[in-house]
Parts: sequence; structure tokens; C-alpha cells
Amino acid sequence: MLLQKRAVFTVGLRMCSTHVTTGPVPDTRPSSDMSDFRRVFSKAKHIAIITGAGVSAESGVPTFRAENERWRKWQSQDLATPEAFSRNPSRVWEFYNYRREMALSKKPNAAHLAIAECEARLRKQGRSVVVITQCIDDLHRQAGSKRVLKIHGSVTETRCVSCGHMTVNRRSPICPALKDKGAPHLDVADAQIPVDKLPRCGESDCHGLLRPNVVFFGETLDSHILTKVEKEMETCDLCLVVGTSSIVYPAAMFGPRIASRGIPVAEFNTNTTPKTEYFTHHFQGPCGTTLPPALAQHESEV
Ligand code: BJW
Ligand code: ZN
Repeated sequence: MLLQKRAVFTVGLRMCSTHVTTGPVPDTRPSSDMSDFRRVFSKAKHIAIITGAGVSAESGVPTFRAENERWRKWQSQDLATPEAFSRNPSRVWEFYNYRREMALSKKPNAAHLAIAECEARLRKQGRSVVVITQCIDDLHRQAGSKRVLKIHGSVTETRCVSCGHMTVNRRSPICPALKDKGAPHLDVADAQIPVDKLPRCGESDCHGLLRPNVVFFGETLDSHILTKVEKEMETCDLCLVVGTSSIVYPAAMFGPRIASRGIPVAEFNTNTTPKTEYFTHHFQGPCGTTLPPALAQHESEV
């Protein structure tokens, strides 16, 4: 079983664009002993926290892959693709308008706050925390996290398909035609907004179509951000993997890659994932409950 897993892991690494290493796969089940994790945490100098949609679930932001998590009749992989956007930009903009308005209305939860508070506290001790997030919402930043690498982009940024110009845009509605559009219910019909009424580029004479500045399936991740992630993966001495199903690459291999260097990796999730067995620790439950005690100030820090 372990050998089989190691083979799958190696294939996963080969398919991604980042540096390839192989190493030992942990041969024991992950521990759920919080005192043991706290001992490791108290010694760690550079902590990498990889987050996915589950970290924002308790703020009310839907995740991607739970039962019935569809927008109208589609799943995210039907809409978050370059092909879907060029075929039907109105529908894809409605989908992102729904998620954008939702993200703008939500507040950080106890998990975001625990991560941000931990970063600020450890910085004063000469230790570091970096968040590597797949979330396109802004909740880590709103909670106060300073070092955040957003590997799948941001729903509050747009990019012009003609000139490539990127802008931060938190206006609501983003354009008049998308006002109140994007309701997720099955019986809602497409708004079929003409392409010239969708968000357009404001750069001089461009007027090109804007798209959300997010990484669709099949698109490559920003190489500058991946280089920074690479450095963090090589230098961290503790990793937390929080609220991700660990099935979307390349993020799915970040935790196992770090574990293969013999570094402790702790997963915080309401469920196990295909990567759980690579990790040293697994804490099952909502991360708004499990993370605050895990990251709280240690007696030795006082
Ligand atoms: C809680 C909780 C609580 C809930 N507390 N926990 C190698 C092998 C196979 C395929 C590929 C490969 N490399 C690339 C691919 C193709 C593809 C891919 O991975 N496909 C897989 C489905 C197999 N990857 C890509 O296309 C990537 N591009 C790339 O690698 O380019 C090079 C390349 C291309 C093609 C072939 C080979 C190389 C790009 C991926 C971009 C992903 N984009 C999206 C949309 C972004 C914009 C948007 O948000 O709309 O990113 S898809 C979607 O999934 C989104 C998420 O960031 C991402 C990950 O999801 P996440 O965050 O894990 O959420 P969920 O819902 O899946 O899980 C939530 C978890 O939380 C669950 O586990 C719950 O249990 C838990 N939970 N409540 C704690 N309270
Ligand atoms: Zn433009």
C-alpha cells in the first residue's frame, strides 16, 4: 500500500512544473495528539500554512466539492475554465459575480484570525508564518495576515483579455449589467448579457473584455508566485494543511512534498483526504475550532 502510494505521489510530482524530489513517505498513521503537535509548534521557526476553501467555510463561503455544491446545474470545473469563458463569458461572469459579492460580504472566522494572530506574535520572536492559499477571497488579508501567497488569484481583481492589464476592483456591482445577477438556484435562467455590457478595460483606448484574475483549470499558476512557494516549501520547518481536499494540483502536492523532507505536516480538515497518510498529524473537525488552540501562545513564549 505504501509502495503504491509512493508511486502515485511520484507521478503527481512529475506532472507538475515545480522542482521534483522524492523522499520517505511516513510509515505510521498521522497522530491526533495535540500536545505532541504543540511541542513541534513551539520549536518551529518557519511555518508554512497551506489553506483551501474549508478555511473560509465557517465564514459562509461555499466550498467546491461537497455534496450538491453546484452553481445552477454546473460544477466549478464546468465554469472555471478558459473554454467556458470564451464560449459564454456572460454565464461565467454571473458565476463569479455571485462569488465576488459573497466574498465581499463575508468576515474572517476564528481560523483566519488565529493564523493572523500567530503570524504577528511569532514575528516579534524572530519566527515566521507564511500563508499559501488557494482561496480567491480576501479573508486572510482582512484578518491581518501579512505574508499571503494567493496561488489561484483573487476574485476582487480583474485582468484584461486584450492588453493583460490587471486591476484591484472591489466595486459593487462591478458593472450595471451584473447588478443582482448570478443567483445560484437551479431554476434561474442565464442573464445572457451582451459582451459589450460585461466588465470592460478602462486602460486608454483598450476597452477589452475583463475576466476575473483567477487561475482557471488547465491554466498555469503565476511563475513568480510559484517561485516564492518553492522557497517557502524548501525552508519551512513545520507545515499546516488546512481545509483543502488536496485533489487539485499543483497545490495538492505541496504538503506531501514538504513531508518528504522529513518535516512535520499537520492536516486540519473536517474529513480525511487522499493525502492524509503522508502527514505526521491530522486534526479532524472544523478548523475554526481546531486551529485556535493549536496556534495559541505557548507557555514557554510568555
Ligand atoms: C473543512 C471545513 C472546515 C470544509 N474546517 N476543513 C497533476 C495530476 C492530475 C491533474 C493535474 C495535475 N496537474 C495539473 C492538473 C490539472 C488540474 C487538476 O489538478 N485537476 C484535478 C481535478 C485532478 N490542475 C490545473 O489545471 C492547474 N493548472 C496547472 O497545474 O497547470 C499546469 C498543467 C495543466 C494541465 C495538466 C498538467 C499541468 C490549475 C488549477 C486551478 C484551480 N482553480 C480553481 C478555481 C480557481 C478560481 C475559483 O475559485 O473559481 O481553484 S478549481 C477549485 O479547486 C479552486 C480551489 O482553489 C481548488 C481547490 O479546492 P479546495 O480549496 O481544496 O476546496 P474543496 O472544496 O475541494 O475542499 C474543501 C476541503 O475543506 C474539504 O476537504 C473539506 O472536507 C474541508 N472543509 N469545511 C476544515 N470548517
Ligand atoms: Zn485592456
